[in-house]
Amino acid sequence: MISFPGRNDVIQRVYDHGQGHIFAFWDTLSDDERGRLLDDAGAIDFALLDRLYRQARQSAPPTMGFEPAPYIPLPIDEEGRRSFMEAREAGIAVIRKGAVAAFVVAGGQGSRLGFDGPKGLFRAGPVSGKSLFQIHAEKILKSSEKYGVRIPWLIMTSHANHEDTVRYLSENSRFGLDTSDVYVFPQGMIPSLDTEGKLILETPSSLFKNPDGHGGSLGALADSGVLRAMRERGIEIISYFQVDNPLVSIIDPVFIGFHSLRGADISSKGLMKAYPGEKIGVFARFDNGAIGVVEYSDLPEDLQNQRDARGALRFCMGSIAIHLFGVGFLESITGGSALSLPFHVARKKIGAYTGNGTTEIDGYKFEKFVFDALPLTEKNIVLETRREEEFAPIKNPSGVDSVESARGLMDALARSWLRERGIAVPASVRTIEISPLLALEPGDLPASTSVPDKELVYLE
Ligand code: UD2
Repeated sequence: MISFPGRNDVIQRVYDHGQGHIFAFWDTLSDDERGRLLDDAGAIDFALLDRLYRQARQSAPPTMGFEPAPYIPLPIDEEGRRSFMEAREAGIAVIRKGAVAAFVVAGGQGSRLGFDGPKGLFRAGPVSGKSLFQIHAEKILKSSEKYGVRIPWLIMTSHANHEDTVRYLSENSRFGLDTSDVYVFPQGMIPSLDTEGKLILETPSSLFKNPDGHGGSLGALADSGVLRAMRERGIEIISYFQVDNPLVSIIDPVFIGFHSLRGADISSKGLMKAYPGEKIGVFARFDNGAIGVVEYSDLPEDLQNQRDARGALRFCMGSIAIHLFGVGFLESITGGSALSLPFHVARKKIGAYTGNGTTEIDGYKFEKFVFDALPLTEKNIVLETRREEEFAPIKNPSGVDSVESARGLMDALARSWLRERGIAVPASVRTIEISPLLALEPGDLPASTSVPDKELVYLE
Protein backbone atom coordinates (compact mmCIF):
# COMPACT_ATOMS: atom_id res chain seq x y z
CA MET A 1 0.00 0.00 0.00
CA ILE A 2 1.22 3.52 -0.80
CA SER A 3 1.65 6.15 1.89
CA PHE A 4 1.75 9.95 2.16
CA PRO A 5 2.72 11.95 5.25
CA GLY A 6 -0.35 12.98 7.22
CA ARG A 7 -2.84 11.46 4.74
CA ASN A 8 -2.60 7.74 5.40
CA ASP A 9 -6.10 7.66 6.88
CA VAL A 10 -7.50 8.75 3.49
CA ILE A 11 -5.42 6.14 1.66
CA GLN A 12 -6.60 3.43 4.05
CA ARG A 13 -10.24 4.42 3.52
CA VAL A 14 -9.83 4.23 -0.26
CA TYR A 15 -8.42 0.68 0.00
CA ASP A 16 -11.06 -0.34 2.54
CA HIS A 17 -13.72 0.55 -0.04
CA GLY A 18 -12.04 -1.43 -2.80
CA GLN A 19 -11.04 1.70 -4.77
CA GLY A 20 -7.24 1.34 -4.61
CA HIS A 21 -7.04 1.43 -8.45
CA ILE A 22 -7.23 5.24 -8.31
CA PHE A 23 -3.55 5.14 -7.24
CA ALA A 24 -2.54 3.30 -10.46
CA PHE A 25 -0.31 6.21 -11.60
CA TRP A 26 0.97 7.16 -8.13
CA ASP A 27 4.62 6.57 -9.04
CA THR A 28 4.44 9.09 -11.89
CA LEU A 29 2.89 11.88 -9.78
CA SER A 30 4.62 14.82 -8.12
CA ASP A 31 3.95 15.49 -4.44
CA ASP A 32 1.51 18.27 -5.42
CA GLU A 33 -0.38 15.94 -7.72
CA ARG A 34 -0.49 13.22 -5.05
CA GLY A 35 -1.89 15.80 -2.63
CA ARG A 36 -4.59 16.79 -5.13
CA LEU A 37 -5.63 13.19 -5.73
CA LEU A 38 -5.84 12.67 -1.98
CA ASP A 39 -7.94 15.86 -1.65
CA ASP A 40 -10.38 14.36 -4.18
CA ALA A 41 -10.40 11.02 -2.36
CA GLY A 42 -10.70 12.64 1.07
CA ALA A 43 -13.87 14.46 0.05
CA ILE A 44 -15.73 11.27 -0.93
CA ASP A 45 -18.73 10.06 1.04
CA PHE A 46 -18.16 6.35 0.41
CA ALA A 47 -21.35 5.26 2.19
CA LEU A 48 -23.35 7.53 -0.14
CA LEU A 49 -21.57 6.23 -3.25
CA ASP A 50 -22.16 2.61 -2.18
CA ARG A 51 -25.85 3.38 -1.81
CA LEU A 52 -26.00 5.16 -5.17
CA TYR A 53 -24.28 2.28 -6.93
CA ARG A 54 -26.84 -0.16 -5.49
CA GLN A 55 -29.58 2.22 -6.67
CA ALA A 56 -28.02 2.34 -10.16
CA ARG A 57 -28.00 -1.46 -10.41
CA GLN A 58 -31.67 -1.83 -9.54
CA SER A 59 -33.64 -2.07 -12.75
CA ALA A 60 -36.35 0.42 -11.78
CA PRO A 61 -36.69 2.30 -8.52
CA PRO A 62 -40.03 1.56 -6.83
CA THR A 63 -42.33 4.50 -7.42
CA MET A 64 -45.50 5.58 -5.70
CA GLY A 65 -48.77 5.88 -7.59
CA PHE A 66 -49.78 9.36 -8.66
CA GLU A 67 -52.54 11.36 -10.30
CA PRO A 68 -52.61 14.82 -11.91
CA ALA A 69 -51.94 17.59 -9.36
CA PRO A 70 -54.44 20.39 -8.70
CA TYR A 71 -53.40 23.85 -9.91
CA ILE A 72 -54.61 27.44 -9.96
CA PRO A 73 -55.87 27.93 -13.53
CA LEU A 74 -55.56 31.09 -15.60
CA PRO A 75 -58.60 33.29 -15.02
CA ILE A 76 -61.54 32.63 -17.32
CA ASP A 77 -64.22 34.61 -15.51
CA GLU A 78 -64.70 37.65 -13.33
CA GLU A 79 -63.98 35.77 -10.11
CA GLY A 80 -60.74 34.37 -11.50
CA ARG A 81 -59.65 37.80 -12.70
CA ARG A 82 -60.45 39.26 -9.29
CA SER A 83 -58.33 36.67 -7.48
CA PHE A 84 -55.42 37.34 -9.88
CA MET A 85 -55.76 41.09 -9.22
CA GLU A 86 -55.76 40.49 -5.46
CA ALA A 87 -52.69 38.30 -5.78
CA ARG A 88 -50.98 40.99 -7.81
CA GLU A 89 -51.64 43.63 -5.16
CA ALA A 90 -50.37 41.33 -2.42
CA GLY A 91 -47.30 40.43 -4.48
CA ILE A 92 -46.44 44.07 -5.12
CA ALA A 93 -46.56 44.74 -1.36
CA VAL A 94 -44.12 41.85 -0.72
CA ILE A 95 -41.75 43.02 -3.46
CA ARG A 96 -41.85 46.65 -2.27
CA LYS A 97 -40.84 45.57 1.19
CA GLY A 98 -37.59 44.18 -0.29
CA ALA A 99 -38.42 40.59 0.62
CA VAL A 100 -37.70 38.91 -2.75
CA ALA A 101 -34.41 37.72 -4.27
CA ALA A 102 -33.82 36.29 -7.77
CA PHE A 103 -31.93 33.01 -8.17
CA VAL A 104 -30.71 31.58 -11.47
CA VAL A 105 -29.21 28.11 -11.84
CA ALA A 106 -26.48 28.52 -14.41
CA GLY A 107 -24.20 25.53 -13.96
CA GLY A 108 -24.65 24.45 -17.58
CA GLN A 109 -22.26 24.96 -20.49
CA GLY A 110 -23.27 26.12 -23.98
CA SER A 111 -21.72 23.06 -25.62
CA ARG A 112 -25.01 21.79 -27.09
CA LEU A 113 -25.50 25.22 -28.64
CA GLY A 114 -22.10 24.93 -30.26
CA PHE A 115 -20.22 27.41 -28.13
CA ASP A 116 -17.62 26.91 -25.50
CA GLY A 117 -18.45 28.75 -22.31
CA PRO A 118 -21.14 29.26 -19.68
CA LYS A 119 -24.64 29.03 -21.18
CA GLY A 120 -25.47 32.41 -19.62
CA LEU A 121 -23.09 34.09 -22.10
CA PHE A 122 -25.12 32.83 -25.03
CA ARG A 123 -26.46 35.71 -27.13
CA ALA A 124 -30.21 35.21 -27.13
CA GLY A 125 -31.58 38.67 -28.02
CA PRO A 126 -33.01 38.42 -31.56
CA VAL A 127 -32.06 42.00 -32.45
CA SER A 128 -29.83 43.24 -29.61
CA GLY A 129 -27.71 40.08 -29.40
CA LYS A 130 -27.81 40.47 -25.61
CA SER A 131 -26.67 37.45 -23.63
CA LEU A 132 -28.99 35.45 -21.40
CA PHE A 133 -27.19 36.87 -18.36
CA GLN A 134 -27.69 40.44 -19.59
CA ILE A 135 -31.39 39.87 -20.26
CA HIS A 136 -31.89 38.42 -16.76
CA ALA A 137 -29.80 41.15 -15.09
CA GLU A 138 -31.76 43.91 -16.83
CA LYS A 139 -35.08 42.39 -15.77
CA ILE A 140 -33.89 42.41 -12.17
CA LEU A 141 -32.57 45.97 -12.48
CA LYS A 142 -35.84 47.18 -14.01
CA SER A 143 -37.87 45.43 -11.27
CA SER A 144 -35.66 47.09 -8.64
CA GLU A 145 -36.35 50.51 -10.16
CA LYS A 146 -40.03 49.84 -10.69
CA TYR A 147 -40.67 48.76 -7.11
CA GLY A 148 -38.08 51.02 -5.47
CA VAL A 149 -36.06 48.25 -3.77
CA ARG A 150 -32.77 46.43 -4.13
CA ILE A 151 -33.30 42.92 -5.44
CA PRO A 152 -30.36 40.58 -4.85
CA TRP A 153 -29.37 38.31 -7.73
CA LEU A 154 -28.05 34.87 -6.79
CA ILE A 155 -26.23 32.92 -9.48
CA MET A 156 -25.28 29.28 -9.10
CA THR A 157 -22.40 28.29 -11.34
CA SER A 158 -20.52 25.02 -11.66
CA HIS A 159 -16.89 24.11 -11.23
CA ALA A 160 -16.49 24.24 -15.04
CA ASN A 161 -17.84 27.76 -15.54
CA HIS A 162 -17.49 29.61 -12.23
CA GLU A 163 -14.42 31.67 -13.11
CA ASP A 164 -15.63 32.52 -16.63
CA THR A 165 -18.96 33.63 -15.19
CA VAL A 166 -17.43 35.81 -12.49
CA ARG A 167 -15.07 37.41 -15.04
CA TYR A 168 -17.87 38.06 -17.53
CA LEU A 169 -20.10 39.71 -14.94
CA SER A 170 -17.28 41.82 -13.64
CA GLU A 171 -16.12 42.90 -17.14
CA ASN A 172 -19.69 44.01 -17.83
CA SER A 173 -20.15 45.72 -14.43
CA ARG A 174 -22.91 43.21 -13.64
CA PHE A 175 -25.06 45.04 -16.22
CA GLY A 176 -25.78 47.82 -13.76
CA LEU A 177 -26.45 45.80 -10.63
CA ASP A 178 -24.45 46.73 -7.54
CA THR A 179 -21.62 44.38 -6.48
CA SER A 180 -23.24 44.00 -3.08
CA ASP A 181 -26.43 42.72 -4.72
CA VAL A 182 -24.86 39.94 -6.80
CA TYR A 183 -23.91 36.63 -5.20
CA VAL A 184 -22.14 34.05 -7.35
CA PHE A 185 -21.36 30.62 -5.92
CA PRO A 186 -20.53 27.21 -7.43
CA GLN A 187 -22.56 24.06 -7.00
CA GLY A 188 -21.19 20.84 -5.54
CA MET A 189 -19.64 17.96 -7.47
CA ILE A 190 -20.05 14.23 -7.01
CA PRO A 191 -17.81 11.45 -8.35
CA SER A 192 -19.18 9.31 -11.19
CA LEU A 193 -18.77 5.52 -11.13
CA ASP A 194 -18.11 2.92 -13.82
CA THR A 195 -20.57 0.05 -14.28
CA GLU A 196 -18.64 -2.02 -11.71
CA GLY A 197 -19.05 0.69 -9.07
CA LYS A 198 -15.42 1.83 -9.38
CA LEU A 199 -14.27 5.44 -9.21
CA ILE A 200 -13.01 6.83 -12.53
CA LEU A 201 -9.81 8.80 -13.10
CA GLU A 202 -10.16 11.90 -15.27
CA THR A 203 -6.40 12.52 -15.19
CA PRO A 204 -3.67 10.54 -13.40
CA SER A 205 -4.18 12.83 -10.39
CA SER A 206 -7.90 13.60 -10.33
CA LEU A 207 -11.21 11.78 -10.17
CA PHE A 208 -14.00 12.19 -12.69
CA LYS A 209 -16.80 14.17 -11.04
CA ASN A 210 -20.00 15.72 -12.33
CA PRO A 211 -22.01 18.69 -11.02
CA ASP A 212 -24.60 17.48 -8.51
CA GLY A 213 -27.62 18.69 -10.53
CA HIS A 214 -29.78 21.79 -10.11
CA GLY A 215 -31.15 20.12 -6.97
CA GLY A 216 -27.68 20.77 -5.55
CA SER A 217 -28.59 24.45 -5.63
CA LEU A 218 -30.51 24.32 -2.36
CA GLY A 219 -27.60 22.79 -0.44
CA ALA A 220 -25.18 25.17 -2.20
CA LEU A 221 -27.30 28.16 -1.10
CA ALA A 222 -26.87 27.06 2.50
CA ASP A 223 -23.22 25.91 2.29
CA SER A 224 -22.08 29.11 0.58
CA GLY A 225 -23.58 31.25 3.37
CA VAL A 226 -25.87 32.99 0.84
CA LEU A 227 -29.03 31.70 2.49
CA ARG A 228 -27.90 33.25 5.79
CA ALA A 229 -27.05 36.50 3.99
CA MET A 230 -30.59 36.53 2.53
CA ARG A 231 -32.09 36.05 5.98
CA GLU A 232 -29.98 38.95 7.25
CA ARG A 233 -31.18 41.15 4.36
CA GLY A 234 -34.82 40.42 5.23
CA ILE A 235 -35.43 38.23 2.17
CA GLU A 236 -38.45 35.94 2.58
CA ILE A 237 -38.85 34.52 -0.92
CA ILE A 238 -36.28 33.28 -3.43
CA SER A 239 -37.47 33.33 -7.05
CA TYR A 240 -35.78 30.42 -8.85
CA PHE A 241 -35.36 30.06 -12.63
CA GLN A 242 -33.15 28.45 -15.28
CA VAL A 243 -30.55 30.38 -17.22
CA ASP A 244 -31.77 29.03 -20.57
CA ASN A 245 -35.22 30.71 -20.54
CA PRO A 246 -35.05 34.34 -21.80
CA LEU A 247 -38.82 34.78 -21.46
CA VAL A 248 -39.02 34.12 -17.71
CA SER A 249 -40.80 36.74 -15.63
CA ILE A 250 -38.31 36.82 -12.77
CA ILE A 251 -40.10 39.08 -10.32
CA ASP A 252 -43.77 38.31 -10.94
CA PRO A 253 -46.20 40.05 -8.56
CA VAL A 254 -49.11 37.67 -9.28
CA PHE A 255 -47.00 34.57 -8.59
CA ILE A 256 -45.47 36.09 -5.46
CA GLY A 257 -48.91 37.20 -4.29
CA PHE A 258 -50.45 33.73 -4.60
CA HIS A 259 -47.42 32.25 -2.82
CA SER A 260 -47.85 34.68 0.09
CA LEU A 261 -51.63 34.62 0.34
CA ARG A 262 -51.72 30.81 0.30
CA GLY A 263 -48.87 30.49 2.83
CA ALA A 264 -46.88 28.19 0.53
CA ASP A 265 -43.37 26.88 1.23
CA ILE A 266 -42.77 26.44 -2.51
CA SER A 267 -44.82 27.68 -5.46
CA SER A 268 -44.31 26.49 -9.01
CA LYS A 269 -45.39 27.71 -12.41
CA GLY A 270 -46.90 25.26 -14.82
CA LEU A 271 -48.28 25.38 -18.33
CA MET A 272 -50.32 23.20 -20.65
CA LYS A 273 -48.06 20.69 -22.37
CA ALA A 274 -47.84 21.38 -26.09
CA TYR A 275 -47.83 17.67 -27.04
CA PRO A 276 -47.63 14.40 -25.08
CA GLY A 277 -43.91 13.80 -25.57
CA GLU A 278 -42.80 17.34 -24.69
CA LYS A 279 -39.63 17.20 -22.60
CA ILE A 280 -40.95 18.82 -19.44
CA GLY A 281 -41.89 17.15 -16.17
CA VAL A 282 -45.56 17.04 -15.13
CA PHE A 283 -47.08 18.06 -11.80
CA ALA A 284 -48.53 15.11 -9.93
CA ARG A 285 -50.14 14.31 -6.58
CA PHE A 286 -48.57 11.18 -5.13
CA ASP A 287 -50.49 8.54 -3.19
CA ASN A 288 -49.20 10.00 0.09
CA GLY A 289 -50.85 13.33 -0.77
CA ALA A 290 -47.63 15.22 -1.58
CA ILE A 291 -47.51 17.31 -4.75
CA GLY A 292 -44.38 17.07 -6.85
CA VAL A 293 -43.07 16.61 -10.38
CA VAL A 294 -42.68 13.42 -12.39
CA GLU A 295 -39.85 13.95 -14.88
CA TYR A 296 -40.73 13.37 -18.54
CA SER A 297 -38.36 10.43 -18.79
CA ASP A 298 -40.15 8.76 -15.84
CA LEU A 299 -43.70 9.24 -17.15
CA PRO A 300 -44.75 6.00 -18.87
CA GLU A 301 -45.91 6.45 -22.45
CA ASP A 302 -49.48 5.34 -21.75
CA LEU A 303 -49.80 8.04 -19.06
CA GLN A 304 -48.16 10.62 -21.33
CA ASN A 305 -50.87 9.98 -23.92
CA GLN A 306 -53.82 9.46 -21.57
CA ARG A 307 -56.75 11.80 -22.23
CA ASP A 308 -59.76 12.83 -20.15
CA ALA A 309 -63.42 12.69 -21.20
CA ARG A 310 -63.05 16.02 -23.04
CA GLY A 311 -60.06 14.76 -24.99
CA ALA A 312 -57.49 16.89 -23.10
CA LEU A 313 -54.21 15.38 -21.88
CA ARG A 314 -54.77 14.02 -18.37
CA PHE A 315 -51.23 14.90 -17.21
CA CYS A 316 -51.39 18.30 -18.85
CA MET A 317 -49.64 20.61 -16.36
CA GLY A 318 -45.97 20.77 -17.32
CA SER A 319 -43.23 22.10 -15.05
CA ILE A 320 -41.08 24.85 -16.54
CA ALA A 321 -38.68 24.96 -13.61
CA ILE A 322 -39.86 28.28 -12.21
CA HIS A 323 -40.36 28.17 -8.46
CA LEU A 324 -40.61 30.41 -5.40
CA PHE A 325 -38.92 29.08 -2.28
CA GLY A 326 -39.72 30.36 1.20
CA VAL A 327 -36.46 31.20 2.99
CA GLY A 328 -37.79 29.63 6.22
CA PHE A 329 -38.54 26.40 4.36
CA LEU A 330 -35.06 26.31 2.80
CA GLU A 331 -33.53 26.83 6.24
CA SER A 332 -35.58 23.95 7.60
CA ILE A 333 -34.49 21.47 4.93
CA THR A 334 -30.86 22.54 4.78
CA GLY A 335 -30.34 22.68 8.55
CA GLY A 336 -26.88 21.29 9.35
CA SER A 337 -26.38 21.59 5.57
CA ALA A 338 -27.43 17.95 5.07
CA LEU A 339 -30.12 18.15 2.44
CA SER A 340 -32.22 15.08 1.92
CA LEU A 341 -32.98 15.39 -1.79
CA PRO A 342 -32.47 12.03 -3.52
CA PHE A 343 -29.98 11.48 -6.32
CA HIS A 344 -31.15 10.31 -9.76
CA VAL A 345 -28.94 8.04 -11.80
CA ALA A 346 -28.11 8.51 -15.48
CA ARG A 347 -26.09 6.01 -17.49
CA LYS A 348 -23.72 8.05 -19.63
CA LYS A 349 -20.50 7.86 -21.64
CA ILE A 350 -17.62 9.12 -19.52
CA GLY A 351 -14.07 10.00 -20.59
CA ALA A 352 -11.78 7.88 -18.40
CA TYR A 353 -7.99 8.25 -18.18
CA THR A 354 -6.41 4.87 -18.84
CA GLY A 355 -2.70 5.53 -19.12
CA ASN A 356 -2.86 5.95 -22.91
CA GLY A 357 -4.98 9.09 -22.91
CA THR A 358 -8.74 9.16 -22.48
CA THR A 359 -11.19 6.40 -23.42
CA GLU A 360 -14.98 6.58 -23.46
CA ILE A 361 -16.49 4.12 -21.03
CA ASP A 362 -20.02 3.46 -19.75
CA GLY A 363 -20.68 4.80 -16.31
CA TYR A 364 -23.15 6.35 -13.91
CA LYS A 365 -23.62 10.03 -13.16
CA PHE A 366 -25.65 11.13 -10.16
CA GLU A 367 -27.75 14.29 -10.02
CA LYS A 368 -30.28 15.92 -7.72
CA PHE A 369 -33.43 17.54 -9.16
CA VAL A 370 -34.70 20.70 -7.53
CA PHE A 371 -38.35 19.68 -7.86
CA ASP A 372 -37.77 16.81 -5.43
CA ALA A 373 -38.00 19.49 -2.74
CA LEU A 374 -41.70 19.99 -3.52
CA PRO A 375 -42.98 16.92 -1.63
CA LEU A 376 -40.94 17.98 1.43
CA THR A 377 -43.16 21.02 1.96
CA GLU A 378 -46.10 21.43 4.30
CA LYS A 379 -47.82 23.27 1.47
CA ASN A 380 -46.96 23.93 -2.15
CA ILE A 381 -49.03 25.36 -4.97
CA VAL A 382 -48.96 25.28 -8.77
CA LEU A 383 -49.98 28.33 -10.78
CA GLU A 384 -50.85 28.07 -14.45
CA THR A 385 -49.09 30.50 -16.75
CA ARG A 386 -49.13 31.24 -20.48
CA ARG A 387 -46.45 29.55 -22.53
CA GLU A 388 -46.10 32.47 -24.92
CA GLU A 389 -45.44 34.83 -22.00
CA GLU A 390 -43.02 32.74 -19.95
CA PHE A 391 -41.31 29.87 -21.66
CA ALA A 392 -38.72 29.88 -24.44
CA PRO A 393 -36.09 27.33 -23.40
CA ILE A 394 -32.89 27.35 -25.41
CA LYS A 395 -31.66 23.76 -25.46
CA ASN A 396 -30.78 23.09 -29.12
CA PRO A 397 -29.14 25.04 -31.96
CA SER A 398 -32.21 24.58 -34.20
CA GLY A 399 -35.68 23.02 -34.25
CA VAL A 400 -37.66 22.41 -31.05
CA ASP A 401 -36.63 24.40 -27.94
CA SER A 402 -33.89 26.13 -29.87
CA VAL A 403 -32.23 29.47 -30.33
CA GLU A 404 -34.48 30.05 -33.36
CA SER A 405 -37.70 29.16 -31.57
CA ALA A 406 -36.77 31.29 -28.53
CA ARG A 407 -35.99 34.32 -30.71
CA GLY A 408 -39.29 33.82 -32.51
CA LEU A 409 -41.13 33.70 -29.18
CA MET A 410 -39.40 36.88 -27.97
CA ASP A 411 -40.46 38.64 -31.17
CA ALA A 412 -44.04 37.36 -30.83
CA LEU A 413 -44.28 38.52 -27.22
CA ALA A 414 -43.00 41.98 -28.09
CA ARG A 415 -45.63 42.25 -30.84
CA SER A 416 -48.42 41.12 -28.50
CA TRP A 417 -47.45 43.77 -25.92
CA LEU A 418 -47.47 46.47 -28.59
CA ARG A 419 -50.84 45.22 -29.86
CA GLU A 420 -52.24 45.31 -26.35
CA ARG A 421 -51.15 48.94 -26.05
CA GLY A 422 -52.52 49.83 -29.48
CA ILE A 423 -49.06 50.65 -30.89
CA ALA A 424 -48.79 49.93 -34.62
CA VAL A 425 -45.98 47.81 -36.04
CA PRO A 426 -45.13 48.71 -39.68
CA ALA A 427 -45.29 45.81 -42.15
CA SER A 428 -41.57 46.23 -42.94
CA VAL A 429 -40.59 45.07 -39.44
CA ARG A 430 -39.22 41.53 -39.57
CA THR A 431 -38.05 41.18 -35.97
CA ILE A 432 -38.75 43.26 -32.93
CA GLU A 433 -37.30 43.10 -29.44
CA ILE A 434 -38.11 45.13 -26.34
CA SER A 435 -35.36 45.85 -23.83
CA PRO A 436 -36.23 44.73 -20.29
CA LEU A 437 -35.02 48.17 -19.23
CA LEU A 438 -37.93 49.68 -21.17
CA ALA A 439 -40.70 47.30 -20.15
CA LEU A 440 -41.30 44.10 -18.19
CA GLU A 441 -44.97 43.97 -19.14
CA PRO A 442 -47.20 45.86 -21.58
CA GLY A 443 -48.24 48.45 -18.99
CA ASP A 444 -44.62 49.61 -18.64
CA LEU A 445 -44.39 50.75 -22.27
CA PRO A 446 -44.39 54.57 -22.36
CA ALA A 447 -47.43 56.04 -24.14
CA SER A 448 -45.01 57.79 -26.50
CA THR A 449 -43.62 54.45 -27.79
CA SER A 450 -43.56 54.16 -31.57
CA VAL A 451 -42.08 51.52 -33.81
CA PRO A 452 -39.75 52.72 -36.59
CA ASP A 453 -40.26 51.59 -40.16
CA LYS A 454 -37.30 49.21 -40.56
CA GLU A 455 -36.52 45.49 -40.62
CA LEU A 456 -34.91 45.00 -37.22
CA VAL A 457 -36.27 47.02 -34.33
CA TYR A 458 -34.93 47.26 -30.82
CA LEU A 459 -37.05 49.30 -28.45
CA GLU A 460 -35.06 50.56 -25.48
C1 UD2 B 1 -35.45 20.70 -17.17
C2 UD2 B 1 -36.47 19.93 -16.34
C3 UD2 B 1 -37.75 19.71 -17.15
C4 UD2 B 1 -38.29 21.04 -17.65
C5 UD2 B 1 -37.20 21.77 -18.43
C6 UD2 B 1 -37.65 23.16 -18.83
C7 UD2 B 1 -35.21 18.53 -14.85
C8 UD2 B 1 -34.64 17.20 -14.55
N1 UD2 B 1 -35.90 18.67 -15.97
O1 UD2 B 1 -35.07 19.84 -18.23
O2 UD2 B 1 -38.75 19.06 -16.39
O3 UD2 B 1 -38.75 21.82 -16.57
O4 UD2 B 1 -35.99 21.92 -17.65
O5 UD2 B 1 -36.66 23.83 -19.53
O6 UD2 B 1 -35.09 19.45 -14.10
N2 UD2 B 1 -28.24 23.10 -14.16
C9 UD2 B 1 -27.26 23.47 -13.26
N3 UD2 B 1 -26.52 22.48 -12.70
C10 UD2 B 1 -26.68 21.16 -12.98
C11 UD2 B 1 -27.67 20.80 -13.93
C12 UD2 B 1 -28.44 21.80 -14.50
O7 UD2 B 1 -27.09 24.64 -12.95
O8 UD2 B 1 -25.96 20.32 -12.41
C13 UD2 B 1 -29.07 24.16 -14.76
C14 UD2 B 1 -28.74 24.44 -16.21
O9 UD2 B 1 -27.76 25.43 -16.37
C15 UD2 B 1 -30.09 24.90 -16.74
C16 UD2 B 1 -31.10 24.13 -15.88
O10 UD2 B 1 -30.42 23.73 -14.72
O11 UD2 B 1 -30.32 26.27 -16.48
C17 UD2 B 1 -31.81 22.96 -16.56
O12 UD2 B 1 -30.93 21.95 -16.91
P1 UD2 B 1 -31.19 21.06 -18.18
O13 UD2 B 1 -31.18 21.91 -19.41
O14 UD2 B 1 -30.24 19.93 -18.11
O15 UD2 B 1 -32.67 20.51 -17.93
P2 UD2 B 1 -33.63 19.74 -18.91
O16 UD2 B 1 -33.70 20.40 -20.21
O17 UD2 B 1 -33.29 18.29 -18.93
